[in-house]
Amino acid sequence: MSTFPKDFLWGGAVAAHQFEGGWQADGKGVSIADVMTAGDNQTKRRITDGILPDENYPNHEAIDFYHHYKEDVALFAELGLKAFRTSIAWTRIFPNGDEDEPNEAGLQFYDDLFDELLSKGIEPVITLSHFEMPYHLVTEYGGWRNRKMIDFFTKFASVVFQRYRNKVKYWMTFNEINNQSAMMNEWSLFTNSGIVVKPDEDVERVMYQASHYEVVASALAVQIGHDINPNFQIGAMLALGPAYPASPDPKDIMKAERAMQVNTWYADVQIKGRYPAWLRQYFKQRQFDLDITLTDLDVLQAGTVDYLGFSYYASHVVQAVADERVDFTTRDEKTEIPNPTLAASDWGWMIDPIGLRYMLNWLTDRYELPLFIVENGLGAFDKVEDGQIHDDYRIDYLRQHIEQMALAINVDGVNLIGYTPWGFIDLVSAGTGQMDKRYGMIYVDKNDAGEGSLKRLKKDSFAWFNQVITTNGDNL
Ligand code: P53
Repeated sequence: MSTFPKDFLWGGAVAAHQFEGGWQADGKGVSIADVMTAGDNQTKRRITDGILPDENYPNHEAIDFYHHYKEDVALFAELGLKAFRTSIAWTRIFPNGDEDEPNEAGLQFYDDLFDELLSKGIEPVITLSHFEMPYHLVTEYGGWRNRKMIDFFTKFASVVFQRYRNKVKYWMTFNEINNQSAMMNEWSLFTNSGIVVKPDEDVERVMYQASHYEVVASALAVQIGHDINPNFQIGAMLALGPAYPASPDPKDIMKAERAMQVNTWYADVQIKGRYPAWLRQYFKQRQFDLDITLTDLDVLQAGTVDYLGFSYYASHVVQAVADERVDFTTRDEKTEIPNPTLAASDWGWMIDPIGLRYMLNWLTDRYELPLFIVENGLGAFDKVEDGQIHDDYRIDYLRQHIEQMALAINVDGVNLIGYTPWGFIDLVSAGTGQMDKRYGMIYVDKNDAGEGSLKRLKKDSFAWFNQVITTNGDNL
């Protein structure tokens, strides 16, 4: 008997803005990803005031999947994928976000894509909002600072739920909705919520208000989706990794617990339908005076999700510091320290396969819901030699994580429904805007400067992952 359930969703994951390109094709509007420049390991991506000449915007062309989708889907089928996670670019459907009528050409593109996938037996898994809201909603409405966003988002959700009700079963509302809990990271507030931080404002209050509107919008979308098709499986999606205490000192243990609470409260609300006690207390103590209505609280209760999707890349170590202001944070430069027991990727992300099993256990105990690992992988530099890419480091990373998934299922009784490794076809990094931070089993010939033929090549990990899928995880 196989460890993995017989209908386990082996797949691959991407997001529209990081791989589609075609940023102005067929009426698409400008998204927040279209105004972000390229960076690298040392250089932060910049958010520009609209599209400026002479800047490099890597998402504009990305890997041009928009114009290659048929050949690419054929390659995904050859890889053996049973599931394919992507997002719907909101700006293809509502270019500005506040129109009355959707853009038919944008809707048609996803009809064609889903038909192509389904004809090859590949199940689409769709994120509604993955760091790509219409930029117009930022300039006109202030992004998710504004309650009106709930209407714009639920309208977008209704239109696509209705249109694809017979083609898509697995949905997620907001990608990594919890990234912004590290609110000192301005990039996360922009990518999650379209918020440009103003000097002298209380960023923490702004973050909690925007997050509240998003969990309400998510809960409304869950109800709308279930009304349209009761078979829809609609999930939350968080970035998750354990926060380990730096030492057995109870102060560090408490700090690690707090870091986990701050990082996961979105799942508490989306799964249990209510705010956790510590956070209700925190809102009162800080006197944020948030716009949270009684109706909102009913909506949260009525719109709980069917499963928890999450990304897993790394774990973190945190220590207590004698500074009250950092008590209620996830981690930051003051509290996070390196883990001497683990190796790191070239981008400094701690590689921790056992941490994935730990997380699967922790989430099962806390939520008792089906779990879906919708992102995992190693960002690395690849070398092409005679048309081949020998990425044994990537195979090792994925194998070790799959081994821990098998233990979590077999030994720990975790209900894991699928695994879609991130960026299984090379794409633009969200964090750095680079092409050369590669996660793929399929290589795409394009570099950080934007040069290359866009030709697709199979890496060694391609044949390896194909064998994993065809043996349902028995042959790693
Ligand atoms: P990149 C960290 C930083 C930025 C985005 O990240 C992240 C994370 C991980 O928690 O989120 C996801 O491209 C995200 C993807 C992204 C992927 O991680 O910076 O959902 O859009 O590409 C990998 O290496």
